[in-house]
Amino acid sequence: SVEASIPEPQRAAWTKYEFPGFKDKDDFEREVVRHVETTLARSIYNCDETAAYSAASLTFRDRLVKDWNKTQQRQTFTDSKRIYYLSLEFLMGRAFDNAMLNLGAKDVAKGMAPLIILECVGLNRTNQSLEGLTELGFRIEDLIGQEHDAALGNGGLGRLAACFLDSMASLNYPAWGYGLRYRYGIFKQEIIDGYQVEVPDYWLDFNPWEFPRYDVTVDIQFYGHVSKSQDENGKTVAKWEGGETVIAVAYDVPTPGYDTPSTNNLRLWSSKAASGEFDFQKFNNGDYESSVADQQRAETISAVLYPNDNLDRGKELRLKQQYFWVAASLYDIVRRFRKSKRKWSEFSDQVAIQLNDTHPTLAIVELQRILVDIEGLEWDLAWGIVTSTFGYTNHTVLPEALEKWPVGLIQHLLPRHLQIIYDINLFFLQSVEKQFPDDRDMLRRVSIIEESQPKMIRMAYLAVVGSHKVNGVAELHSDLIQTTIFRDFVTIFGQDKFTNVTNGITPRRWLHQANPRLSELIASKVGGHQFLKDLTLLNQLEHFVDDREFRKEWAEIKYANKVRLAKYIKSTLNINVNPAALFDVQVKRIHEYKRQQLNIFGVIHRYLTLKTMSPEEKKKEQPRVSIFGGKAAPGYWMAKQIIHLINNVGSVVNKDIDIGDLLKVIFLEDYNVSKAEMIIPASDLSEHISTAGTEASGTSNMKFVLNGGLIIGTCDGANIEITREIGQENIFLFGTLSEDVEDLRHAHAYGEHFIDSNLEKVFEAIQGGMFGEPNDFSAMISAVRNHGDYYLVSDDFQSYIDTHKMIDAEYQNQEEWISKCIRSVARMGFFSSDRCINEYAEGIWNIEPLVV
Ligand code: B1H
Ligand code: IMP
Repeated sequence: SVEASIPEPQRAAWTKYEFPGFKDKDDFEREVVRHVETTLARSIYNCDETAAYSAASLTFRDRLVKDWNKTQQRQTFTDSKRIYYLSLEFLMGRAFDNAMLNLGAKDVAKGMAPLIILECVGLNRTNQSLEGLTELGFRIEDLIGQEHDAALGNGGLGRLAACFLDSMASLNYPAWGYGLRYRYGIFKQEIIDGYQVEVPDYWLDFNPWEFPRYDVTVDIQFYGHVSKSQDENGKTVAKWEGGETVIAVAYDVPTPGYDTPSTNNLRLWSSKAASGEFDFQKFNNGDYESSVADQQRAETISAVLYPNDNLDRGKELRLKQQYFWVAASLYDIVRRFRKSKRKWSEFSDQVAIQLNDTHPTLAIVELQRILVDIEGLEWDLAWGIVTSTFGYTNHTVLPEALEKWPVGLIQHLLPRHLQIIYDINLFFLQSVEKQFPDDRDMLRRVSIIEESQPKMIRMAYLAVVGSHKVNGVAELHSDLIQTTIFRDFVTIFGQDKFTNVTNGITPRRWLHQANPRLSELIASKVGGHQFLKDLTLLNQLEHFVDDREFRKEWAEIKYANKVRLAKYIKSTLNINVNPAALFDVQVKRIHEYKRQQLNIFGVIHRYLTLKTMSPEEKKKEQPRVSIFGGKAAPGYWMAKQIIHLINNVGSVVNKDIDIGDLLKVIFLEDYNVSKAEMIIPASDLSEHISTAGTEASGTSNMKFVLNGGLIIGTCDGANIEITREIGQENIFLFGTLSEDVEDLRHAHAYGEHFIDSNLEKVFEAIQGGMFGEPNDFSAMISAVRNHGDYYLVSDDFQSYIDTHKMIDAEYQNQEEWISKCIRSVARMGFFSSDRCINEYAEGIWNIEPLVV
């Protein structure tokens, strides 16, 4: 074995001097001081909060690395089957707090806050009085606040990947994530005069959580041509030659599990030029620009995350990103397999690869190319290996999000891959023809090549054909894909190939880390922190629904979380909101299908109604704070118009003295993972109001309920299963059902379109200039009035405002409201991402946990 290859005396020496890590507060403090003085080359005199954060992180990182090494060694030595999770997005957020909690050592770090104060007085003494410093101290929260979010994702899809990494490690599954190391993550959003402005997110200034592996590189080829020749047996062999080469460099990020030493790896690829140097000849001749052009062009590949959520824009650079990442990852996986010296036919006994949406679909083609062109396997044998290796998760049915690439572009960039795609399609269509000899139209419908002008490759079809399992992310969504976009494929491949794995969230980050007081209160009732590893244990909370002390503390925690958010609103927007008001929150990417426009129209209706009330009537009204947050894709002008309207409504309503605390409208800038951790625990009610059938799952809905908030929602995505679990008496559902959506759209198109008077009044207020220049919002209104109202805003408006009215009344009965919240939390066990990872592991990946 590998272990035996090291002679005993050497092994003894290494063991003797093994880095011990820290065990107690004293060790920890010593390590922090050491990092300040040596790693950072700072001292007691210039240790500011950033330096204190850095040193504390490095100290935790050292612990993590020890576990990480052990985990990777064990996985390698036992040659266990690994799952490789390929995702173009990993929306990790902050790592420091998570590392402390997962290692179970946050209390040690807390205990050392006084030390950090002592060590760091030097610099701060010049700025602040010692008294102020002692009082404020370097609280652990402040150090946590120093960390920049790792925001390598757009929204739910990227955050799901991050929750999955947490669960895979926590459940001891051998797993690696593979992604791109974008120099710029999702842009930072600023709101200027009510408009969204995008600012680049350069996040790599100081990142202690990644390890460059300059020795792990892969040459990636683009362009060129294919030559075919005969080998000695007369077999045709294809050779992809010429073109240009870009180098992929690996960066590894340790991802710790909760309460286990298992620490998995997230490997992110960064691009650099093959020569690594610029052209001195050109430089000396004064051609400075083109002397560095090659280098810059190569580095552009991993420079920036595409900021579109649920939208495919078909840009060449995006395709380059996809191939660059997929080719580097497969090279790495195959290299590891070769080292194990197993037979190719055993490949899928060692390797499972999950495709997070169609973005990595080229991996199917690339593996087939490696096996056939490089390893010389027969096509059918290779194809069998490929299909038993891959699983594909679909995350959307929105037509504008389904990836298609022009044949010509693939031909140009990846000529050999195009040939392989054509062959895959040919063999697939031949088998379909055999199965359904008289159905010509079936062949046209299921072809991977769409015979349009220009011809397009349908990536979702390629992913289905090249995988052994295809899953959707909530029951309704999985049913929908089987009856709509993949209907023919169910007929061809049979029902068994298609399955559902309802999404989940990690309770470590989304309860324990985001809402520590609630987590501790729950732990005190359900027998300790074990519930964080088995979320179904939450069901014991049902016994405490009527426990007065418990209820009181529950309510206090919610209130404290609302106070914290109110302070944040005050400090960032200088608006006073009353923490006793009902906090009504919609935070997510801005998208027409998610219907923030429905929400803001509802808010305007509320405002207009309040304006007609007498002071006596107003007294009976439930005060509300409507909170919005979320980014619009930079090129999505309708979404930007929605942001603009929300801000303009806020600036009118918030200063209206007739209204006061009865209604405030807040748009929180730059919604991201760390802000979500503060906002979600502070919500009384959250909005998940997509047009039925459009939101594949949603995952923030789960986070809000787990933190003791209720939901207003449509019968869409995971809302349906949340209702099944927590009971329909604990959720406010409204609106059209998905099976009626098509008929309504059809009716709209034929002019059967009724806009009720409440919505008309809202439109009149906007068009009358109440919220600024009416033309700024005319597209939003005509989408509903004149362009078929695709998202059924008018159909759902009345039931939406009726439901909100009912919610106002229910909120006034706080005792009943709290009971609903507690019962809901008690029934949320199903939505742990641990449950989903176990389902993937058993039903799709066929892997077992490996305890370190
Ligand atoms: C989801 C995306 C997505 N579905 C294309 N699809 C992208 C599609 O950059 N692109 O091209 C980026 C993202 N994202 C979301 O996935 C769904 O809308 C949610 O409903 C779901 O909860 C989430 C996780 O499954
Ligand atoms: P491989 O299985 O040898 O390809 O290992 C792949 C990668 O896993 C290495 O390049 C490391 O990044 C990581 N790895 C494997 N063993 C260890 C270890 O003992 N410590 C840290 N990383 C390891």
